[in-house]
Amino acid sequence: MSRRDGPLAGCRLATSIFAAITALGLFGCGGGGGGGGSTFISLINIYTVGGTIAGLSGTVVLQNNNGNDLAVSANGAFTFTTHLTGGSPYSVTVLTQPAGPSQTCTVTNGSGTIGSTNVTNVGVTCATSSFTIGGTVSGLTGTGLVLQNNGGNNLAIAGNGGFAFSTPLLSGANYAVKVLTQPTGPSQDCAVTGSSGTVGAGNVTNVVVACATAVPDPLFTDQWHLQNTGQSGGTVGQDVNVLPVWNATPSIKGAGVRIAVVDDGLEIAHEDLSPNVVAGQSFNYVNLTTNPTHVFASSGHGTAVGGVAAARDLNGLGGAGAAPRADVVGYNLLESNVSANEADAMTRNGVAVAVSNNSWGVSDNGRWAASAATWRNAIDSGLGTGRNGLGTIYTWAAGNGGSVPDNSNYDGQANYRGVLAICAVGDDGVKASYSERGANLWVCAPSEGRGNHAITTTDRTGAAGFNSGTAPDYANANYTNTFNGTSSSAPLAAGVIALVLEANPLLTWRDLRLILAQSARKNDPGNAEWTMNGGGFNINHNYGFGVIDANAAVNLARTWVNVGPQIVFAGATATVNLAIPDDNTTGVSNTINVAGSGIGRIEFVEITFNGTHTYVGDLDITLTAPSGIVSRLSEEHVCLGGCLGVPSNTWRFGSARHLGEAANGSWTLTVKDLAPVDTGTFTSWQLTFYGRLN
Ligand SMILES: [Ca+2]
Ligand SMILES: [Ca+2]
Ligand SMILES: [Ca+2]
Repeated sequence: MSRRDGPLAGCRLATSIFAAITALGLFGCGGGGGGGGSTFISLINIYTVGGTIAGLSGTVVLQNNNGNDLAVSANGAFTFTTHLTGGSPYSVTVLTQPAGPSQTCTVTNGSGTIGSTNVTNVGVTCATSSFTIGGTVSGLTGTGLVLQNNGGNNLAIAGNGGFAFSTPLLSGANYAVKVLTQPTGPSQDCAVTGSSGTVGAGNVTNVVVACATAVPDPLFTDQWHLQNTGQSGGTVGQDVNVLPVWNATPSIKGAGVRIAVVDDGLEIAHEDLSPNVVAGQSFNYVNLTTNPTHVFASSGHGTAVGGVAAARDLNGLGGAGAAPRADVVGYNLLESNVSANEADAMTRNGVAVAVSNNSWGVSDNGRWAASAATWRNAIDSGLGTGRNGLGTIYTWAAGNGGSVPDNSNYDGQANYRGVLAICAVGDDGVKASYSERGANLWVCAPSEGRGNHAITTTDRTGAAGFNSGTAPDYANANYTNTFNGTSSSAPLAAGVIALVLEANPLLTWRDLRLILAQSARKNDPGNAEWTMNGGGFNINHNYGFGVIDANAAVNLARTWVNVGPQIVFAGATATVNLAIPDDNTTGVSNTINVAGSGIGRIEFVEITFNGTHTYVGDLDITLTAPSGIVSRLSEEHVCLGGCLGVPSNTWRFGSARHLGEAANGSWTLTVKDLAPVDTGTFTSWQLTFYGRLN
């Protein structure tokens, strides 16, 4: 035998060398201690009780003779510490069954009388317990309701009251209940709360299915961004194509996916938001409570944003959000926008926040405005730890300075690799004039555009907010038809992303981005800037990869296989140290030869330009990839109030346009100064690639 008995090995040895021990008179074992000659007599006849345990997942506590508790956490041999004399009875029982997962352990050969050897044949076999998943249905008047658990085990529900799925689940397994088929005759809308969780140590009985007669949302027909039937004179189909997703079997409306609205507050008691608000999970940076309702009379933007993402559907009120059953919380960062709060808002309850929508940013004046390191670190943290390590998705308003013209790449938040810069198109699918161009843009979503048809969404209740009840806005002041900007396109994208994440909750933030890029719709197809990059993606400085399409994205997500690990390759800094010729169309070019990056498919490129200039609006900066694809990083422009210089003589541009291309090869940065008077220097530059092997 090769068992490790620890201190007991000495006891077993002692039995065979009794004489020596007797002579020394100083050996003792647990239970056999004490002085006197009788102790020595018992010493030679003491034995251990033990056996073997199998099937154990957690910790079981065994007892022998109603005592000598022994906690066991590993399969294999076990031995009680107390020794018994020959002839003693022993009786092994389970004192505490394992939890997490819940198991039941049974004992065989557990009792008897000790003979003249150690007892080693007690058997303990543990098996994980199974429990049923169920709950209660109420309000059901129609027929045909079918529930589903974990994508199967369909359960037809005939009436109100308790239900349980036929297939039990092992303790520790996850369950997720949803409505597969809604009732008809009358048409009903059944919503599930407490729909998902982990099976514990008993049957799950707290899944609540509440059915109510489905009442159409009266303003839905105005929401052309969700279903564009040309109702506002727009182009049929220029919307985010959510209806096929909502109407899929089972329906996907964002259930169980949390969207954080980081804004100037969120009116969580609003009649068309409250059903989706997660109680106690919002935050107010002004009064430090969990009620993020706008503190200031001038606020209200966030409630409009929240409705675009996740206003409740089929409740006879207002319209609907793109993800009308998503969970929503609000963080009123903009009412107390200091650096610490900015970082906090990016990561608060990050494990639970699937999508963080940010319809805010620096002034759209055309200047280069850097982001704070604390903010970037917070984003990085959210990517690493959000959604239990899958990464929080950050949607970011690309900017409304398109007519300045500002460029989204002059915004150090919108051009950061960790966010999705969302541009805006009108109901004709064409770029909204205010929507900023940029090599960093990912996808666009509809908002008010050329046809001046704005977005219908929730508004602060009553006179507050955008609508006080005055025409041409709605008489019902709880809603508005005036919302617009990339402030509206970003949460529309956030809602669509919630749908995608419900369809496939295991997507990492990188996979989600790839799905959006690959499934985006090539809008405004006549636009001359469309081109296909070396990775096979349609790209356009006005539109990124195109307009987000919920149905295409969800369908792609259903069978998506997550990509391999991220590779980051930071190239060396190339020194240039040349004056940029003033008012000159040739400029200064410099080439970096990238080798050994290990990146076969780029996911994002960061371009750090180091230099000086007295008016950055003079600068035209382009990056030319080995593929020949060009990223226009800076375009000659005039800033509102005048352009300033290069902040701290360094600027990080971002480009999405090389998605799927290889990193190795020659990359050329060309810096031109296209306007007279102001001048500057191209000092150096550097490339950082984010991507994967293949
Ligand atoms: Ca509604
Ligand atoms: Ca109002
Ligand atoms: Ca100049």
